[in-house]
Amino acid sequence: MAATAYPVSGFQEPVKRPALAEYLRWSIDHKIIGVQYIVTSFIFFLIGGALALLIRTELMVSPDEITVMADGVAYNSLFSIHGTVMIFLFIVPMFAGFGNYLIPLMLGAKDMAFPWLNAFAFWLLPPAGLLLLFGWFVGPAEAGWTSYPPLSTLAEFSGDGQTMWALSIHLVGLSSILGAVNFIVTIRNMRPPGMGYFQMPLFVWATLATSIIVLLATPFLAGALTLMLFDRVAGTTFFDPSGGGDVLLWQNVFWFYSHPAVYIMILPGMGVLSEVLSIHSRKPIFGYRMIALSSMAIALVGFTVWAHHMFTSLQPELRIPFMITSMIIAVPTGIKIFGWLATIWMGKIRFTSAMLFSLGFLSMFVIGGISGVMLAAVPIDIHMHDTYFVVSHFHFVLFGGSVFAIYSAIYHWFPKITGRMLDERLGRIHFALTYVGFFFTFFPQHILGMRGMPRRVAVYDPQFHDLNVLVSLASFVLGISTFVLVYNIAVSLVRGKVAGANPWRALTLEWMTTSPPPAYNFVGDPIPYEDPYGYGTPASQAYLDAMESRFGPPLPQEKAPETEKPSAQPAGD
Ligand code: HEM
Ligand SMILES: [Cu+2]
Repeated sequence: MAATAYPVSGFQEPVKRPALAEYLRWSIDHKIIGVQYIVTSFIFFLIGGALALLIRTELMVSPDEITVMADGVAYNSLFSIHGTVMIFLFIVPMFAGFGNYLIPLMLGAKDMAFPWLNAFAFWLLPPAGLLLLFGWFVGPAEAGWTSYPPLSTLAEFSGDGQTMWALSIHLVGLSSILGAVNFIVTIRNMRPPGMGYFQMPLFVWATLATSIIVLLATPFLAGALTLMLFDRVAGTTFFDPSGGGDVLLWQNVFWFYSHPAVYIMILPGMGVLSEVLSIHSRKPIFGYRMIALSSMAIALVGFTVWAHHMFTSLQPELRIPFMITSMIIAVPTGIKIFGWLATIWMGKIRFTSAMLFSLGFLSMFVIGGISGVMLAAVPIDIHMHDTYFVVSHFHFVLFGGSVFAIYSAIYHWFPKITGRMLDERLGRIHFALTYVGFFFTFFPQHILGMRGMPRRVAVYDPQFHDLNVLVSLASFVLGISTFVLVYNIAVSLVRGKVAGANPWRALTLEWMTTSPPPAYNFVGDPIPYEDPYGYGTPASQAYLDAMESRFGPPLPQEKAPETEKPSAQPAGD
């Protein structure tokens, strides 16, 4: 179909939200599937969060004996399932959900390349979650989310729950591989005319890099899990030295997957930041190509650093090479940070909730990056390994990074997905509670770790008690903050301000159609603006005005309340 005279084309009339029943059954519409992913993983987030609060209650109540939990088995299974749920059933599928919803829209496409496969990938997740949780009743998994043998393979240390853990992760892994194939083919083949690779929104770049990692790394996880299953149920001894096996085999193969996997969990978040920071400060992204290509660099170098997780068990002569690669990988990450700072520098920043969470990411993720580089230094890691310092490091990158990015994405794209705005006042309360609760939950853990408190224990030296009380109290604030978001979502779905097609006056294509978008997203072929971040030029202004003349202005009820201070900076609208 020929392009229209408008820069965009789509239904002008508001489109109704799909009925609830559509989300509960098999659908091949990427938007339904995206929401299915997002809601399912959010439920797992709430479950994982509840487990975390139980862990913190035990650690707050008594340092020297187990009081809240029945015994060590209960405690071990709690932190094992907490970590597994948060990583495999929350963060990874949550970003797959945003990818599913947004990638076709950002490319001006009608759907993903393989819609049926897309639905299949999603429907692997509910059984995976059930397998994991029901494992609790048959002798729970107790070996942590990393499940090192011999704890995870020998019958005297672990029950059938560990077998179900491995099967569950198998399903999750299959789901992410299928999703990745779909993303790669969609991004490769379904871009509109006029959108080369270097005109793609950076969230698309991030999803492409993530998908390449998933495709290359996840089969190694599947291999390791298969060996574990054989050891557990078929009497093989891949990880048992008494039968000629090697416990370190698991660590090597697991981390060959799982270090790249930490980038599976952060690259899409970085993609979110690139969108949000540019749009909400009305400035072109600084160093577009560097940001796009640094994702690729991270994907590549990410495969060379896995043994930094096993410095203490590694042959000493291999430590230095892995130390060097681990430090190198901080470079492309740093490039992005500088790109983002230069983007918001002198911008007309709108402190929306989406923007606040992205700025929160910037501040917290930097701390996590710095503690990462500290841990990459062998002499430091030998001292810190298996202490709370490591727990602090990865929560700064995974909560302060990935979860903040997810929150930012929720505030930024909720209007597109539901047609309603989230309440900004509640958003600010959510942000304040999260930011403060997060900081005091995880920052003191650096100190605890440096002073020698080991991770994964319920009983600890009473000298650490005071800080643990502080940490636990802060974690309850963090827990409460989540309910502000849940309340906001519930209320805004019904009573939120009508969003209009493009409430943020963004230039990327997902905003060039109604909110929510109609079936097949666009009528005709939308024409992308030449530069997805070309804010502040007369041409982009004209593009946005043409768009508005078709779909109506943003936020019809409160036209132009934007508190932007006009400035002489190269920021524009
Ligand atoms: C600046 C780049 C980074 C460096 C140099 C780095 C380095 C390290 C090192 C050396 C360890 C092992 C510590 C130990 O167990 O003794 C570690 C652990 C970890 N890192 Fe990072 N890291 C970086 C960024 C990230 C990012 C971006 C994420 C995730 C989004 C991440 C997630 C994790 C996790 C989950 C663990 C702990 C795994 C466990 O033992 O349970 N790191 N990091
Ligand atoms: Cu790593």
